[in-house]
Amino acid sequence: MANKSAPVCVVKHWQDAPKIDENTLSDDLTRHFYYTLGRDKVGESRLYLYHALALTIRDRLVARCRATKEHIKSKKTRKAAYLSLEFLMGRALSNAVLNLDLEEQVQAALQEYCTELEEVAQAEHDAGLGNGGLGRLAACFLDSCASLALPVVGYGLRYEFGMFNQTCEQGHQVEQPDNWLREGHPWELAAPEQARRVKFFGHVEVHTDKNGRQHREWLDTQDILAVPYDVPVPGYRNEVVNTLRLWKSEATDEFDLSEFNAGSYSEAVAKKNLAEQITMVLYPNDASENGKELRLRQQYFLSSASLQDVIATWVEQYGDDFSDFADYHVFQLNDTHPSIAVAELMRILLDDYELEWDAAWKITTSTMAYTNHTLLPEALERWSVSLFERLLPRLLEIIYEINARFLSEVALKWPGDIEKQRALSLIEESSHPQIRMAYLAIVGSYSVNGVAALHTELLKAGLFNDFYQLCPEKFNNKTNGVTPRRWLSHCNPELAQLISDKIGDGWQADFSKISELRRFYDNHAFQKQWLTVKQNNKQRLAELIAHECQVEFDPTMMFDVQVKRIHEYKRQLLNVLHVIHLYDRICRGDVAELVPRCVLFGGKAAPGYYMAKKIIKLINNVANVINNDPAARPYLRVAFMPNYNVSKMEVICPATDLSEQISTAGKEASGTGNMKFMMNGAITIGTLDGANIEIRECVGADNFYLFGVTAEQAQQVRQNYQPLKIIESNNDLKRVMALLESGHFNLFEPNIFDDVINSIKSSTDPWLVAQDFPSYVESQEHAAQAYKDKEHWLRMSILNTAASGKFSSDRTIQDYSDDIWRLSPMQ
Ligand code: NBG
Repeated sequence: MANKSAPVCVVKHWQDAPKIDENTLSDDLTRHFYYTLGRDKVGESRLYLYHALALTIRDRLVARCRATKEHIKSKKTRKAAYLSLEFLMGRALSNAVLNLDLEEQVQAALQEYCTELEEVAQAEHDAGLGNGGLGRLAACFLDSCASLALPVVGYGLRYEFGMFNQTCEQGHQVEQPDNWLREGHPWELAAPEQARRVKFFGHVEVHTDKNGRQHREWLDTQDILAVPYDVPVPGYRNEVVNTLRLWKSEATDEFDLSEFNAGSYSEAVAKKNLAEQITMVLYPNDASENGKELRLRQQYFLSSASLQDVIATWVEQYGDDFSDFADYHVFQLNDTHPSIAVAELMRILLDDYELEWDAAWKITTSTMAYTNHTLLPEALERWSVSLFERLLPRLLEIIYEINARFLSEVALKWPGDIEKQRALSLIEESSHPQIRMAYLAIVGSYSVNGVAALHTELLKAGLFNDFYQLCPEKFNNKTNGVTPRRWLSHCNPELAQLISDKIGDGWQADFSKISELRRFYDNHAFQKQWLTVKQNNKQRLAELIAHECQVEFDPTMMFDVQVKRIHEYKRQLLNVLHVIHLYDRICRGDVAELVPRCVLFGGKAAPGYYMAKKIIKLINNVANVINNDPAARPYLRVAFMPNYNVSKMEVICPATDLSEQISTAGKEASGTGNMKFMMNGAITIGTLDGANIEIRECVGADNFYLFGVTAEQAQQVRQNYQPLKIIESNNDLKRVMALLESGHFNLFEPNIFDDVINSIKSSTDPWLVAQDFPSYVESQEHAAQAYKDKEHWLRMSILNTAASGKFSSDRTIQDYSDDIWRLSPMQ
């Protein structure tokens, strides 16, 4: 009889799978195109080529991601989880190609399809899972963590609809849903087997066991499934690929089953819809809260699923002994949005693992760290106690207990001071008591940081002063940064090449090296090359503007740009007043000294923000009048770019000459757009606010156009603010106001700007627009005259890039790691 041997299993482990490397890239692309995607011929659509390429690159990421995970698992290392309701990732393809150093191979492979990377990359939808600075900061941080080889996982929500798409109709903002997943999202990998259950509603019962110990049980809950989708985050040429884990909400199986058996199929489906609502849409509010129940559900959903995930991994590896858990974990809370995590970690440790309160509290307060991103009172989240009671009854109990214990500490520090207790209580007492989420975050964290030096000082001296007195050691500053890979290498390849030609390409991994550029700021040949790159970038932006706004920008004119969320404190209105002033000069014939400029605006207004929407309308109307006046054409052009997003910024910031950072001092926590412009050689015109102060310190006062009152002076001015007097005494402003009030910009729309005009004239205008107008105009004039002197401007431009080393998010993340996280790099 023949000897029948057992079949040999050849591929036992991922390491035995067929190898992919740079030599197989072209074949892999073709295979994905024809087989994975089932396409028949090239040229059908750019979209499928994009998908095929994304899958090809993803294969390479997956391999490294697995190795990174195994590395972390094999060693008991300390790691961080970055909890954020927003990750504004933008496009992933080009960034991954850059970080994996696959540019040449990719271009070669695409040649066979008669196209190139830049073209194919356009097919990718922006992942717009964030509102603005806060969400984009989280994305830059992920890039830097991976690039510094730090074991950090990002946790967020997989919104079905990201930041809305903005169009302008008759100058008004119109919002459209951002169905970014419609054509598929090739970067993510679902891991349904690692889904977590998150509880809502129900009630709490107390049981006493035979040892007399009380247990609390949260019962009759309505559970929602959190299904993870993992997005790879490649480090810059270091083989590390970290993970961004995004949760999608789904109905649990039982949900459907019980209803189905009872014969109510449609009710079952309705419940499924309800469950899926949680991660349906991103709330489009930047720096303001709107207190909707669904938002609290999102916050708890993210916090609970992420903490369960981390703890399950721990328990799998080390069992349910938590004695040294805090030595290996830190949770960074990105603003107060996930601050319910403080109470949720307590719940898990108390209820699921039966730790004593003190032990659980010790773990919580040695693993939680909180970043504050704003001083604006309207952004300070408060949730009504009654909502909590209904939605998260067990969490409310825990918050009460945290508060009771905390207030007894307060009483020890300030004996008999009831007012202090009231001021510091986590519960704001009133007829509708509210939970102060920022206070919960501070009390539950071992670190509280602001995002720029001034911001942190203002937190300590003002908003959180009582807490600062109670525990000064918690407070620290971490000035924001942006990743130089996306915001210089990728978005400005010509400049990146020019820089590398001069100082080598080490600056991409170690951005402090960018200072070596300083040596060349005076070199004429280099200045000339620098100018050529800028002109090419301006040409590229001009084409985008022509396409998007039907306005012709002339690359020989100065490009003056303000792009960011539309908000009164950011003072786009002040910029418009200056534009009107320039127009007024043209009308008066005062053009001899006028420096021709193109002014670009861009940004979204929160859909419910009345004044912000009026400001967009005003910009559009002013642009319309000016662009249609032949007399203005040689001197002034104005455009509002609709649907400003990450991809648009990648074209805008390399082309900008003058960067507008003109918030009312003391209101912009940091700003990060300011840093992107600086890196790309724009000169800033700005107030002493947020990180502007540090930018100016780094580049020197001579290379920065400063204006306006300081944060301290602003407080003074508000005591007795009389804008009407300022208008009366300043001829320029008087004329601008007169033009506005005459209806010159709204001839067929009477009175539509009355509220805007009145806000400028109001003695309670918190943004002090009239106050800063005269010094703004003066500073603008200095900038314009400097622009005339090409060489002078180029020197400043080079110096700005050269001085931007501090504003790399690598530096920021190194600071977080050194002072807060205490992580060691992998390898
Ligand atoms: C924003 C601030 C910006 C800051 C980013 C990132 C919020 C709540 N805050 O000034 O307004 O740059 O956070 O820190 O969105």
